[in-house]
Amino acid sequence: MNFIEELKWRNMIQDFTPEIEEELNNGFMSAYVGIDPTADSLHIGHLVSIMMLKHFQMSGHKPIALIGGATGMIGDPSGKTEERKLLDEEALAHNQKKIKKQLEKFLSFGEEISNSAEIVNNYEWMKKFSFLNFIRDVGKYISVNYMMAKDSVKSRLETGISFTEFSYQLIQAYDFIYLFQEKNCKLQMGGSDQWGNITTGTELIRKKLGKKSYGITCPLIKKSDGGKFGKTEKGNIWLDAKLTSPYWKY
Ligand code: 383
Repeated sequence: MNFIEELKWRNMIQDFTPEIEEELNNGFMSAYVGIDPTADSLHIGHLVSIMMLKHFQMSGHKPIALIGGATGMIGDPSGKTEERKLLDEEALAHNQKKIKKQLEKFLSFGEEISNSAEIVNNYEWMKKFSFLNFIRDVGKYISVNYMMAKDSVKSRLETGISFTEFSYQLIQAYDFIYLFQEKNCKLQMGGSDQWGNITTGTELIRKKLGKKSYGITCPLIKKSDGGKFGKTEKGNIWLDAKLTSPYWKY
């Protein structure tokens, strides 16, 4: 199965960085999708990204699902018009456990397969990072001008954005360079709301390592009123059968 062809006929591609097709044709790759544990169930919006990982695995490649234990503590401003409330540690820990279980239902794990799925948590590498080291090792490569040009920030310049949410894209960019170096993961995927964060990552990898990395985004599933589905939005369709009945969903 050809991964890009498969996504194309399903209308699952919104944007992609140049030369990803060639890179995929060169052979085995790893790709990741990140999910912040801001609720205790995945929803219909996550499903498309998870399906990208699933098709990626069925094409012979290795999928990595990242649980954002660290980024979940910050809150992604992408697609959000207002500053988010910080979640407490107890809720985050509970959500991570539940989401991990749900993810395990979609992807194939096991030592017997060479492209077994993997779940990682960015809290593992972010917890050791000091603020000073972070702004020296990561912040120095990306200009504030570049960060401000992202939709997620630009759309908030009038209403305001905290330094906390402003920094979010740098943490996601660091995850990408970390997985690039540690797991040879050269591709990040996600919904179209993630394009800005993904390209901050490819930019960091280009500037810091002088290497090429790639991104693919899928269209977002929208509600009938055109609004985004999200955990904090009303009218959500959850993947947990206890929260949204499968019959209703069908
Ligand atoms: C965190 C760290 C990374 C890479 C990604 C992340 C999470 C990302 C995010 N994603 C959304 C979420 O967590 O906020 N910054 O709910 C959603 N995704 C996927 C998809 C989607 C996005 O998990 O468009 C819908 O499901 O990308 O909104 O290193």
